[in-house]
Amino acid sequence: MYTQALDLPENAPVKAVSGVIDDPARLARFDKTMEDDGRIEPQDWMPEAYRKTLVRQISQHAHSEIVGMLPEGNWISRAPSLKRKAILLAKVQDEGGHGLYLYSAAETLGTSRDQMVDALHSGRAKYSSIFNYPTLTWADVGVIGWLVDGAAIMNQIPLCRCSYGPYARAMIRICKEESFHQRQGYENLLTMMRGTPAQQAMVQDAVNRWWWPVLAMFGPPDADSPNSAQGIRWGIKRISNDELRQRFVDATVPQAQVLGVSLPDPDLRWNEEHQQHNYGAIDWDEFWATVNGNGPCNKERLATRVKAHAQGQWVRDAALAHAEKQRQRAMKEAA
Ligand code: FAQ
Repeated sequence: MYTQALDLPENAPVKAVSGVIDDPARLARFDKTMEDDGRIEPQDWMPEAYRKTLVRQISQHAHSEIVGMLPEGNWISRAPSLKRKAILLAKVQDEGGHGLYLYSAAETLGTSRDQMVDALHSGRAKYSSIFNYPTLTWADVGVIGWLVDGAAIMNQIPLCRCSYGPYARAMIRICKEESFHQRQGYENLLTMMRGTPAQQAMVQDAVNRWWWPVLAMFGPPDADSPNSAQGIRWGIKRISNDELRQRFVDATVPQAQVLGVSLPDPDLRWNEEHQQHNYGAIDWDEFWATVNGNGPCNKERLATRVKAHAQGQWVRDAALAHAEKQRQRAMKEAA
């Protein structure tokens, strides 16, 4: 959908639309667009560093959506009712769709899907730390909807105003769907909290396990975030990691009260002076270990993706063969 803005000749190798780095006039025009809070589109000139930053962030985001299908996907065959199964199937498919919009948005920057997928499968590319945690019970599915999708919305609403057009437009639809995901997770948990003591305990246990990894999901503290300052100057990021984390905590505390669960942080309390919640220390060693491939499920997640990709090769081959056959037929008819 977004690649139509790219005017590449057929079979041309995918490459940067413009590789010119030091062109003062074009750079001045780009800077003015940034200053005016304007939009950059695929056919516009952009500095290579801006392009690289976008490819990095959008492809990591796409990988997160695709790997993010796995923890909940594990529960599709074990959902407790037909209704819950249908909802979960639709949600997991939505996440796959988000990955596809985002890969398409990244492709407009001159990077092919194959390159991005290869970077993921070879372990060179990152994806969100949160998807390296296990889903041990059905309550985990509800908690992912409530907290993980909730955190994703908090982080992604500002991306709807990102300076790069294709990413911003993809995010509008993604955020609408994530909002529904968050609601279904919360409703699932509300139902369990109205159930038996065993179900209530299952919800509390899942909240205890997911709370801290979800807070870490917003990324390192601002002082340790090497990409933030430039990302904000370029209008890619609009709000800092710490500010988004704080907004998430403030929004989630009352939701936990309505649900009837506690959040596993003895330091969590309202700060009257700052009109926000104080919260305890995040374990950044655990976060970096997970980001660097040593979290609880990193190896399993990557192996599952690589296997699924290999097993889908025949589908890609068949689609290409079909497209080629259609092209030949169209040429014959036109002749
Ligand atoms: N996990 O300098 P910063 C979802 C890396 S989608 C892994 O602060 P930046 C939907 C970061 O890449 C969730 N790595 O970086 C869903 C950088 O490394 P690099 C994904 C992380 O880019 C729900 C280094 O640390 N969302 O949940 C993480 O300015 C339910 C330094 O960090 C997005 O991708 C992390 N959590 O800010 C699906 C949103 N945090 O690249 C299924 C778009 C940081 O230099 C089920 N992305 N790192 O090697 C963003 O907003 C930003 O890229 C941040 C990071 C905020 C993630």
